[in-house]
Amino acid sequence: MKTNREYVEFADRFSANNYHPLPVVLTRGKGIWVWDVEGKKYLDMLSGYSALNQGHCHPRIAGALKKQAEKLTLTSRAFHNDRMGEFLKKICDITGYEKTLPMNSGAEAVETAIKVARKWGYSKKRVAEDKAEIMVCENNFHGRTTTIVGFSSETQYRAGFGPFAPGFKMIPYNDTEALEGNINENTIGFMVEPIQGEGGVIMPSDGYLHRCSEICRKNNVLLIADEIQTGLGRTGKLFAYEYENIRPDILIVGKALSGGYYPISAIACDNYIMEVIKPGDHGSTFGGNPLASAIGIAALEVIIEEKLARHAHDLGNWFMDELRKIKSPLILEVRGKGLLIGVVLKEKARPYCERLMELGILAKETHEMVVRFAPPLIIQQKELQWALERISDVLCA
Ligand code: IF1
Repeated sequence: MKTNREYVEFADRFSANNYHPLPVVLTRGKGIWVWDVEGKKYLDMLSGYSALNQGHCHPRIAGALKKQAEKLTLTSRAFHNDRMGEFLKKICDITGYEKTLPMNSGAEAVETAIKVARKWGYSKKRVAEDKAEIMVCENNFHGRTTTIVGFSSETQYRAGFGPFAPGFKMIPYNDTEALEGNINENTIGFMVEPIQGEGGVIMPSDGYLHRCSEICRKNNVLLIADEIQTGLGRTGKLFAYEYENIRPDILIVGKALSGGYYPISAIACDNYIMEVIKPGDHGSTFGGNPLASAIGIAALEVIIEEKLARHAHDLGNWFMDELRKIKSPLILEVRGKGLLIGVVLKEKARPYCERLMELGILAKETHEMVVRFAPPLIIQQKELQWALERISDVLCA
């Protein structure tokens, strides 16, 4: 096979039809660049949905993977291994929480947060058995399990997958009165994304999360921050919640926790919550394995030592200013934080993403009208300047 089309037709013979990708078949990645099977080079402005904050095939993470892969990859949690402790300490050091529970996919970490919060609700808040309620927001995206899509407001994510788990109450995003007004004696948690990525890079008002934190504290409700996409430098802080000077009770991380090498996720919280989990309560085959731990240690070291959060903050502000200078009747709004940016168009964004692809930029539409720009955080200004010229050409054509 030689052409993109041949690869697509081949894979389609065997694959479930569960995505509608751009017609490009990638075969190599390095830093911010990827190449397709026909040798064409692209600037990756999706970063694996923010799992590649460190860029493609970061040598330091690759090295850690290779070294560990030839030594010990999986022990299961039936036995200890010599890498997990170091990895979990690094998560605790970086997040400032006392305890962490390592999992694999982001959705698994979200499910873990739900289980830990519920068990805390029953054993510490004394909520009546099986009555625990968690508040969630409209337009949320927390993953694709049946429990999680059960509290999605997106019809397509739910259609045909019921019945759904009870115990979730949906309120509007960015509405603290709705939060305060819907809390009852069974409410044990409020799960929220600091910025709704899939929702279309929707930013709440300044002070929203701070007010939510006060309401949760006053009502003994756990504030659960899903930073799977916004975390680990993406929005210009190590965690997006830092902009609001709050400290969630449970933090959920994933994606860039592995630098795009391997599904690694975790929740972090203090011991007064985590201590409700007893041996045998929860786990997974691969959670906390030595290979994931080696990769996770290196992935976190890269984010900290290369100061990717500060870089994303400064460059993201510059990039958004430049995007706002583009004189295009198509652009309704440029919004975002750090290098999680959405350009809201007056028309469906997909055709413009296809044109950007022709000019060597890979970006993905979200919620129909928004082009999401989320390049690896290692990108340099001159490379974004290169992208700006092409983005302007496409949006001003
Ligand atoms: C897809 C979206 C992004 C997430 C947040 C949990 C998860 C995700 C805030 C679950 C995952 C991915 C999933 C992927 C596309 C992508 C996505 F469009 F679906 F919503 F990034 F915006 N919390 N997001 O963003 O983590 O289980 O996938 O590891 O499902 O198509 P996961």
